[in-house]
Amino acid sequence: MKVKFLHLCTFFLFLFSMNGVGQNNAAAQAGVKLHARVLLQGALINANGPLMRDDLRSNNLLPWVEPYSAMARFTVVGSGGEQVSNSGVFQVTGDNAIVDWVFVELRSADDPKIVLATRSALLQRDGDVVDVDGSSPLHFPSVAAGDYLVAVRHRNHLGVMSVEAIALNKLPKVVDFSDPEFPTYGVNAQAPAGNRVAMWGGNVNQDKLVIARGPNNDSFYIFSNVMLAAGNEHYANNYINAGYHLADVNLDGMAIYSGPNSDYAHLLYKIVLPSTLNCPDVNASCMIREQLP
Ligand SMILES: [Ca+2]
Ligand SMILES: [Ca+2]
Ligand SMILES: [Ca+2]
Repeated sequence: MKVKFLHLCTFFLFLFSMNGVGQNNAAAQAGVKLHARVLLQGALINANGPLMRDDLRSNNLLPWVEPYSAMARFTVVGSGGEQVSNSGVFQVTGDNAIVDWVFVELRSADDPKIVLATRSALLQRDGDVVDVDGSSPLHFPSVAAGDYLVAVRHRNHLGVMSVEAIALNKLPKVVDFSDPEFPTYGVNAQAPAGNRVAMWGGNVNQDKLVIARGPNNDSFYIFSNVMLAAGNEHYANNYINAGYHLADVNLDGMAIYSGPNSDYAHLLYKIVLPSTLNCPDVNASCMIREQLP
């Protein structure tokens, strides 16, 4: 009896040891569970401290239904149409407040190009990727336990993938992409972010590159978003286009091309120039390439 009680204590300690990530009936559900952690570089630009900003949430700009099914560059496999499970999800503030939707892929351990299952998920300010209730580990109900490459993607950031297959089962596996020691596919797959790493931001046109100047630059798409905004009657290049926009590089709920706090300046000065990979100066055509196969 005493041993059984100790086992119970250990189990509950495990449950509460997860930082803001709850767990409901893990053993009773089929499929696999994942506790991924990522940071978005854009949401950290000029942020105070290690938490990502949640301005999209606090300004009621986050969609209740995932945005990825409607985007050509995101192919839904065995899911789609996820929506927040109750009205309280976007009311949470603090470390576990929701930053945005992300897109999680489980890929074949034998061929990293093959996506076997996807889920849209919610991202907390402290980096936890959670299910549509805003707190549970992400659940893939139809996926068999086994080894998978795990990739996390975002609508205006470059995606990132584990370099090794990860054994997944019904107990939530921690896969921490924000840990600089965690091996990711390719080279320089993520940006430095203090003592952690973050997914590269600024991919406004949703290709596989972040470019501020030169051919196919993302800056032009920020400019277009602002100039073509319905409310920008006089085509002012410093118009502030409030909303849920790909052009909103720093995810503060405003697409801004010119003037204070412009997303173009964030792209150029906070993302591309400090990348130090291959960007010699402000006038050069530099690019950061997504490291997904
Ligand atoms: Ca958390
Ligand atoms: Ca791009
Ligand atoms: Ca912005």
